[in-house]
Amino acid sequence: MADRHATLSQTFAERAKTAAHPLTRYLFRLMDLKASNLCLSADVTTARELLALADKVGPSIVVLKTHYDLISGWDYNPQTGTGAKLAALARKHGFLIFEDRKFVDIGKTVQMQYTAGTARIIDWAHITNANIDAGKDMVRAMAEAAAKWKERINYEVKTCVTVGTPVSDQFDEADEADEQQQQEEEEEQAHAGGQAQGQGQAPASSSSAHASAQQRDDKREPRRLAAQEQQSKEGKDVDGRKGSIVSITTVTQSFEPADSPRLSKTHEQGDDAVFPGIEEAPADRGLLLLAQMSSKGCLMTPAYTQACVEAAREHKSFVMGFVAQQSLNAAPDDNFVHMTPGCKLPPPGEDENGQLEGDGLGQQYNTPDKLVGVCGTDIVIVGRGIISAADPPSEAERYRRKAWKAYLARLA
Ligand code: 6AU
Repeated sequence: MADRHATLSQTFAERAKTAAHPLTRYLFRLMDLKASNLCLSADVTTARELLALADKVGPSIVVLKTHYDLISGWDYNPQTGTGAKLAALARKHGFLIFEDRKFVDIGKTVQMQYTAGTARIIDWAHITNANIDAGKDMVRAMAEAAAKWKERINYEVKTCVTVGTPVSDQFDEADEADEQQQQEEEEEQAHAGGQAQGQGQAPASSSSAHASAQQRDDKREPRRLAAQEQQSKEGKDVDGRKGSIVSITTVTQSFEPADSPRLSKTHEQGDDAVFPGIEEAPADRGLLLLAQMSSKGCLMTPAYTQACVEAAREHKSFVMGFVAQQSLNAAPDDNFVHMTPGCKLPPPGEDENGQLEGDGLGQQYNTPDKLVGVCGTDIVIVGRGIISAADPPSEAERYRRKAWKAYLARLA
């Protein structure tokens, strides 16, 4: 931190007004509202533990960080699975979900890893991160995938709200059969429409076959999201019946923004709860660039870190900021958010300025005071410091208080 950047003296509420990314603006407001700059790294091994921990610690945090690939029993069902349940807890307690996936590959591959596959990370994680060793084009590829995804969910959610098309809740299990059946129905429909026209009657939709083909190309995901929205609207379960091709076809003609940013929603009682004092998170997705690491002997060079800063400036509408060991805001209008792992407090009562031991596997630790006050980070990421405590919720509160105090001191 050579020069003291203006953001180090600004409140999160002030920074919320000028941050380039909508999710960063939301996050800064959330931090201000909850008086928290704490991220829990929920590195537990089962989905059950993850959800229980998120529910207990949720009140103290603004970000919940996951490594979905170390969780056994992760339920991939988009409506009732682990991602959807986490999303409900995020709404209830007011935190964002950060999947610590550390993407690194060629652009096309990361696009697919981010938006498809079993986990469909983009559906439930507000934030993810990337190591840009593969080059800056990877960031552009992810940004494009996120923009496409947002366009698609807006489009499809509106479709359902407007028409109320019944759809199957078994998309994943029956994907292939589903497509096949839909194609047959469409053919039948086109045939019937042709007959109706032949008899001088108006067809159900003038461009039914064409639009239905488009619908098929959009794959199953948008219809699944539409089904969730439909359930919330009607307050009933989807019954698994096939949707009417006529109604689907009719509404795919128009594009309008979705009314609600809500993407995944479970049906259990209480899942509708929304944290008071702030609206739901916007339907935007954000990226953090892994610019520096906490581990001993890390090979990331200053040139690599600088490339991260440049990539962030080039993609401000997608890159929220950095996972780094210090603030990287340097240009006058930089207002990126910084999250820093490798954070621990000594046990209560012990000297907070003493040397903190690493984990013996390369991880190095600093206190919230040092990371926020001296290094200038915004959010501290704490894993084992909280999870391994006898009482994780009260330990999370201790970290929240310390990190917030360090932020207030930084402002002074
Ligand atoms: O507090 P800990 O040491 O139990 O956990 C730290 C968490 C782990 C790491 O995978 C992650 O933070 N992490 C990261 C991230 C967030 O990308 C970068 C880094 O440099 N160091 C680090 O520990 O889940």
